[in-house]
Amino acid sequence: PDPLLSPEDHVFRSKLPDIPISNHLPLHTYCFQNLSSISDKPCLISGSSGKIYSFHETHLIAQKTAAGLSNLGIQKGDVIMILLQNCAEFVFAFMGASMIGAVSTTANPFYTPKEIFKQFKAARAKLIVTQSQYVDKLRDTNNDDESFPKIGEDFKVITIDDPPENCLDFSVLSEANENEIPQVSIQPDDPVALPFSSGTTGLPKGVVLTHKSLITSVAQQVDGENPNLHLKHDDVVLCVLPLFHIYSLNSVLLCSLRAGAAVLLMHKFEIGALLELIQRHKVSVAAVVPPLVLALAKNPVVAQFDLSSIRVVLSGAAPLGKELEEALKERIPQAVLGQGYGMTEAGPVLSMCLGFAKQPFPTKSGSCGTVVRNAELKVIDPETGCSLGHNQPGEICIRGSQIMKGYLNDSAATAATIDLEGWLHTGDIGYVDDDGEIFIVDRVKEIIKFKGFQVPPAELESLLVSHPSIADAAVVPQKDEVAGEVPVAFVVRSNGFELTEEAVKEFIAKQVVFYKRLHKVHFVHAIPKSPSGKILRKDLRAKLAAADTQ
Ligand code: 4UU
Repeated sequence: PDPLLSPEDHVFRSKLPDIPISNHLPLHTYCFQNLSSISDKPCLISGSSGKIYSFHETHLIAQKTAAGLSNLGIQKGDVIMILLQNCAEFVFAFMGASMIGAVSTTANPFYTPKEIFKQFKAARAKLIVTQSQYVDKLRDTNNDDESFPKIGEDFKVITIDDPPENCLDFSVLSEANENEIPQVSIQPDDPVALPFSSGTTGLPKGVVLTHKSLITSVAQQVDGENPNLHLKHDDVVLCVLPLFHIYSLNSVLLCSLRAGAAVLLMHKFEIGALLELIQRHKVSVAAVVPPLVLALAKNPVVAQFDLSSIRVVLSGAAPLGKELEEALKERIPQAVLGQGYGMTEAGPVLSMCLGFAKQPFPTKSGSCGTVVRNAELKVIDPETGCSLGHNQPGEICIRGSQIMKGYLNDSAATAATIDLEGWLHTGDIGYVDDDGEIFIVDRVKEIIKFKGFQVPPAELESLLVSHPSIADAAVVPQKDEVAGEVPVAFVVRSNGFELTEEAVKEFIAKQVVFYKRLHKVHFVHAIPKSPSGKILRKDLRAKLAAADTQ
């Protein structure tokens, strides 16, 4: 349509004024910009060992890691895969890669070999940083493909603990000479992170996040006279959400580095250990997801711990029920509890609770916050594309320097997500109320979110139809009290084949990470489809909802 003929856009902005953002810098320079004034302060705290790295040490080891990566042949533009639970080495590898203009693709270490190699191949990664316990998954014996890359020959594997055969010890990176970092010129538009996301449709794709996008996003949160997310030098920020997901990488790690707050690294979630660490290290800011809010609000063991140090609880990655929010408020009355709303492709933060600001604003429970500063948000009618005013639900779109450059090697998917005017279409349905607060009410995209983790239906559907006894299949979300949503399948058996629900579940379970497992299989005669062949997911979701209420 002719932009001149389209009606004036209703554009929503932050209540906070725009600020100058140093997004011409490389990401590591920006994150460590205030190093000299906080050099001896704790930067990384290992939850398991208690080891503390100061800002100076963190920066120095990252520099050494940069030199070490370069010694191993990693050059500007090359991709390394970080396949780690939360730990200090994650941070060294990520920042070290940034320092030589390399790119980190982060993946879940619980992925199956198949899932890891799909991402590894798509990203054209040259090296993997991991733990010895995961190396078996990287051996070519896991793959039928003869031409499969071999450890030590086709790619290098570095382990943060005792290296198995053909692998290198992390000390080859962390003990390299920091004076040997090659001189590279890094442009704002160069990629630095490559998380994978399925976005609004299809299979997982590489999301190209540049130095400029990530700096912009971090600055939108923690920079300015009145930062939206006010992190102080004496804050201890809980990092229990996995750093391989953009939420934790950006809003916990990068924001804390920039703001000079300490990051408490926990490699996995376990309620007892978590509470003990919060108490011991006096965690003041906790970034969580709704299932964690549930645990904190409902688990009786919480009462035995002192959580009085917590002043901010940020929840995101999935909808947080109002009741749950209220329940947690009763347990941690001194804290400001609010949400952030993010999407990997959006850099990731679209909106954040203004109750977290240095000079906070009053906010309502159930809201996902207000659009971040230096950005534009609009809500469009999914049918007409026209932008809508206050209180009218529609598809949320965002524009600004923080959004992704695009999907890796997929211009069609990029064009389907970012329109010609630069608006990124989220596939989320929500509205902006009279106070500028955003409420998400539905999702029009395919993605299923299990405890905030992405479960792409297309991935499970393609696995299902690869089964000789399955003629057609569709996967949709079903509401779940604890996980938020779980994937369930509708399956059409091939003529004359016997196939049980258990067999289908097991077939999938062997090939995917735990949270993508099917919770239920419904056998049907046909999958409802539109004339163009698209699965009518809405109909299937409605079928499930109807069955639920019976
Ligand atoms: C309802 O989930 C994320 C990123 C989350 C994030 C990041 C930084 C939250 C707070 C923060 O500070 O990314 P993805 O790509 O895994 O999933 C994106 C989708 C969204 O499009 C939306 O459908 O996850 C859902 N989502 C939410 N839904 C994300 N946050 C919320 C939320 N409420 N608060």
